[in-house]
Amino acid sequence: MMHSSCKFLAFYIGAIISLNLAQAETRVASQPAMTLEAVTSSQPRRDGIDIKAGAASLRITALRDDILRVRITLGRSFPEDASWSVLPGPRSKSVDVKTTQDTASVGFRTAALDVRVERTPLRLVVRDLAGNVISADAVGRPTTFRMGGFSVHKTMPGDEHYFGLGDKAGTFDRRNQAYSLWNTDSGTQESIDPIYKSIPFFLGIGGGRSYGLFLDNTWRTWFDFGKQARDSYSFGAEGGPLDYYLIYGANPKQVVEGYAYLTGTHPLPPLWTLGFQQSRYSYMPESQIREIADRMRAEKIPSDVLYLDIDYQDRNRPFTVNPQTFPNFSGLVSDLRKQHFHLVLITDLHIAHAPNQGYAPYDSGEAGNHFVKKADGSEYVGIVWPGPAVFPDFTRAQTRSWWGGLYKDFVQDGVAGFWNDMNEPAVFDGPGKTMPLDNVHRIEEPGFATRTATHSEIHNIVGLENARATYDGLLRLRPDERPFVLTRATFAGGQRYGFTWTGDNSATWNHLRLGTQQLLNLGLSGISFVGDDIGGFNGSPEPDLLTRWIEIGAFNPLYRDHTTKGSLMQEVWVHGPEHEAIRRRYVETRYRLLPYIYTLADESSRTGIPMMRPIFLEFPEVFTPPSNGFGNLDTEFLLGPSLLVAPQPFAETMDDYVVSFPKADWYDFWTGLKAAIPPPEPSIVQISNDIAKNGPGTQYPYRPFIHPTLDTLPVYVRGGSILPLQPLIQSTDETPNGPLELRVYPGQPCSGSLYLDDGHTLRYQHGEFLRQAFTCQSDDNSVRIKFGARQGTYAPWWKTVEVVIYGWPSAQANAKLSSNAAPLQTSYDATQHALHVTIPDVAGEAELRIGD
Ligand code: MIG
Repeated sequence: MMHSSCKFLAFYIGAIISLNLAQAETRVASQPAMTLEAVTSSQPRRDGIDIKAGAASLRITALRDDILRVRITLGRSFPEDASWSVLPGPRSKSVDVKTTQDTASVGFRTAALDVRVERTPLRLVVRDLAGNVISADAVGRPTTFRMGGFSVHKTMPGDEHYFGLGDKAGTFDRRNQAYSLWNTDSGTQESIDPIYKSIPFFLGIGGGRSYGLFLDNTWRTWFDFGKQARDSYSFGAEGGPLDYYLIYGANPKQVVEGYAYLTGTHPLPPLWTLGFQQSRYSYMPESQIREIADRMRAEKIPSDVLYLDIDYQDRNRPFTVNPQTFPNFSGLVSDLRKQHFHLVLITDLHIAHAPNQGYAPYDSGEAGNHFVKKADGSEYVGIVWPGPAVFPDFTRAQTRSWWGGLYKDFVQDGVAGFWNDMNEPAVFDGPGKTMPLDNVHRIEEPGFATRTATHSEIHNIVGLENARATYDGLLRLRPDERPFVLTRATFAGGQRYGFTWTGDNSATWNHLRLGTQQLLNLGLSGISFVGDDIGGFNGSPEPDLLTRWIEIGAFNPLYRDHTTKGSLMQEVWVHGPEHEAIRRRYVETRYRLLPYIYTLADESSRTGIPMMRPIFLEFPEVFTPPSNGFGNLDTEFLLGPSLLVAPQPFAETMDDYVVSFPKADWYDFWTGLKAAIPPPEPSIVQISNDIAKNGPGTQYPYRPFIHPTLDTLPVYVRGGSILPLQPLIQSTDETPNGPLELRVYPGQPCSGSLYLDDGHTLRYQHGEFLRQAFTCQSDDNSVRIKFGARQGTYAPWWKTVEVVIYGWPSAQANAKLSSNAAPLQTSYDATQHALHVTIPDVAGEAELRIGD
């Protein structure tokens, strides 16, 4: 019970706060809308320009030659220069520019961009140095401030397409859609917006242009690609700063890299997180998860991770274990570990409001004043899984470090990773299923002014800062282990702290398709380590659907089968041996491909280029005139530069379909044979002429029809790839036994690479890794494979390398390794057109020559 004078004080403080808020509200509401009409004065800066436009001020800064920061404010002083998303380093660096000015405009040039602000009407127009407009304020739709918020309109060329904005559902291309960014525990459905994440970054591509736009604003923001106007897109926020970044790139990869430069990348994850993961809401009791573990091993389903969802807890209280249902918890963790499983536990952010019950997370949180307050200054209590719950104030560095410490016992038990759910935050009895917007958070944070902030400002970053607290806490508790955090809600920059998944999808064919679009858009939004619930969360998949999902999931970064309470069991074996055999084969393929996949993970952690890529990231010409689009753009995808995954566009029908091949040579991953795709692609006119001439059964030699079968997911390898594979293992704990396999698919240009380390510590940061590049050159009757010198000190597990050259015409071959003039023995696989040569491991520069 609160003492009555205390109560009065709380009421009194609350009254002051709400009075201040009320005043602020009236001030904002009474402000008339203000638009940026004309440049009234300007002042060049070393790295950009300052502009006054009536009462408003504009500052454009060139952080790099290809990255501009645009800040616009009502008044003369800019809001606090702090960001939850953009790293301090990139925010404080800038480049020198060359000031430009004429009667119509003021501006500057960088080594990549021509930036002009037209004087009347005021319009920001950014061009490349050849004079092509990259991005321009819309004519007749000036930037406007109204009611504490703002809106910005840009021209929307007819040939421009938009991607990114996280995993928003609906369509792959964001054009002709409008979105609201407000983290919401809504379930995932095509027609639902907003959903769990807010990533106010998009990529614009078309007409040979590519650029990105990131609105660094944590409030409820919106993006409109066609609702208010057909020829301009717009974005804005309900409050907070008008502060955005324009990222130019000669191609979309450079844009994605530019965004990663600003907001960071995911640190290299542990190798086991790239293995197969099995989850359910919830495996319970203890005996059930043990059975699942035993069965996984007995059925020889390669796998690395098992999950416990909320029911392992005592009365749904985070950081507890129910001793009735999990009587031997630490024994369970270590037994699973002996079976080569890593256990991941869910730990929701809400802490049970359980005073005086010996519930340490509440008691220590209370003692440290770590919970979010209501507008009246009292502690906010909302209903979630534990019943009444309080919410850590993650915008305080101290609160994050307290939170991180809560993992101590689980970490000591050997729990490998953690799952942060419900962190939109979801509150069952709150307005809009979250907490009241006038709840008060405290920002106590290096790089920020210490102040309070309403939930309206902080809402969208709760998930981000929750994952950060978990990530940093785990790193402190286990300083030499790479943390694994899986978060549902996040914000721009979330890639720095965790993996994410697309939330509660459904067991439908539509959602299998939707997942691909969502994962691709997440990747373009900086978040590479992503997955969806394989098989669907809500409902139960029919056998074919689960099989296809497991096939496609093998080529997604995060590979996790998960489902809800009340649904049927959804493990690999549940639909009988035929389905299981197919599914096992795909999981095995995933494990065979791990050297390639881990190499991609390393690349992604350094560059921000997502592992799973839309076609246009590797082949931007599909959006370059005269082409403006590409078939199956939202169902086909690439895993890394080399693997093209081409599921049926409408998988439930099993109708024949054509794969759209981007311009390259392609080899069938399964048969090894070259796919016959002579250019040029037929035009619609050509096709209808052909059909008119030859009848409806017309076959197109250049775009082969696929006759889909359940046991084959069409996967192709780009000619010019060198793919590393390993012998089959049952978990990443196991050291592969046998040669490293290097599959060479000739084509021009031709390259590949390999990254390896111990898979879980941070020693790779001190040189304990292995990195090697390969190239190849080929003509009609010879192939030369160059091994680059190995970097790093990590020792490989293989002694020999089996090189497999695809597209080789006959058994006749003469193979020599530069270091060893003796001819090497070869063998020929006539069905695959593949020549096999086994060589000793090559650590230094070497060349393998094969001629006939
Ligand atoms: O309200 O923890 O998206 O993956 O299994 C449901 C139970 C809460 C939602 C997550 C889902 C998880 C479930 N959680």
